[in-house]
Amino acid sequence: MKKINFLLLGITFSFALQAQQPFVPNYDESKVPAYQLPDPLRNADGTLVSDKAGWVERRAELYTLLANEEFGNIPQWKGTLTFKEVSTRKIFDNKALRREVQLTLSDNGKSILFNLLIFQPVSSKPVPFFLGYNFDGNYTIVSDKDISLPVGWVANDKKFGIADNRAVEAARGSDVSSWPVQEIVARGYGVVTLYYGDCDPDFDDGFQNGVHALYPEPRNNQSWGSIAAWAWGLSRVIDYIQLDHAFSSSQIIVIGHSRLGKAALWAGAADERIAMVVSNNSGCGGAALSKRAYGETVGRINRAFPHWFCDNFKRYSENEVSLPFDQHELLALIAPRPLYVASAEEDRWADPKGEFLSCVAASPVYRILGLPGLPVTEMPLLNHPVMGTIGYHIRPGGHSITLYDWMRYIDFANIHFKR
Ligand code: GTR
Repeated sequence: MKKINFLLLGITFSFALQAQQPFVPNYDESKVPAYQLPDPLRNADGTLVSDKAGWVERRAELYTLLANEEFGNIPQWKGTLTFKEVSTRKIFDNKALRREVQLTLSDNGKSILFNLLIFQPVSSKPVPFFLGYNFDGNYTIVSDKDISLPVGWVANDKKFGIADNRAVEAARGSDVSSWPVQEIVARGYGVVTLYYGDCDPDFDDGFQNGVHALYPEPRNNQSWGSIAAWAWGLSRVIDYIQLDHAFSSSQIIVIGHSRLGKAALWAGAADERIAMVVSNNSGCGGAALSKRAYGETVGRINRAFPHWFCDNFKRYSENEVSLPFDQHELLALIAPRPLYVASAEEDRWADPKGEFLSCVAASPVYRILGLPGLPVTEMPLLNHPVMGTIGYHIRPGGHSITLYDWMRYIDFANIHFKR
């Protein structure tokens, strides 16, 4: 803050110029502050968890802590879900089906629509599947001409001439590289995806639209933000999938990249029907430890995306030292279920090392449940995945989800799912 003094008519005036300083991320390991991680196995009353039964109680306590202080509380769903098949087509030499299904979710006299795009290998028995949001609409993840554009808000994108938050034809197929559906289906896995804006458009609208509009009750510091809303949406898709016999409801893998990786992790914590969670480059507020304050920080994320977390989380902006939890405890909430965290070498903003250390620090919870957690404590080399009950890899390249990432997730699922 800059202070300006000046003299006018013999009176000294003093005022502060509160220029908004640009955020400069720390990428220097030697400047990471000294920090101590809370022990996920230590109860709030100071006692230590020593067995599975103890973990069940501790888990509930930790979940409440993260709901109240970070993501906000997800209201109980008492609404109704109806669905209609919009289209079905044989694809990939008749080896798979591509379906579109529209869900209508209604509560408190209001409704929202989820447009699912589904790829399923033709199989005589129910298949495991990946469930995850896409960033820009179903029409961007495949080139198929008949997939319709989202009708609501989408992010502006100069590359495609999107300046008024409306989807355009030019973006069709623009994100196919993030969704190698043919390769996934060839390995016997299904894919269920939907546009995340169907659930909650990603801008700070005072929680007037998307799913928050179904719950008009007054908000408080612990009310849910958009990440919790996206997690809620994944649970509603699971409600539907359980009615769909093509899919194995005990082999549901929730996956997300970046902000949607944060949502996948919180969904995994909130909904134990999810059998495995994949966090791809989820970074700050996702898998990465906040107390390292490396790359994106709590203050930066709260300023740039004030609608993502609950208001209580803002108390830790520029004050990570006071956080009563850290992100390894979010990972621990997935235990005993398999969890895969992946980083990218150039994605320093998401703090790859902080993501790795978070997996290490979540592992004692897996071990108390008789499972290995992450089997290493030293960060592996590039393209050297490690797979215990927690899996981790770091690959060369930047912030994205690639074929290499997807294939490792399938390798990992093959280890954990009896097939
Ligand atoms: C960035 C944000 C990250 C990450 C990313 C994304 O702008 O700072 O936390 O979520 O967006 O979702 O692509």
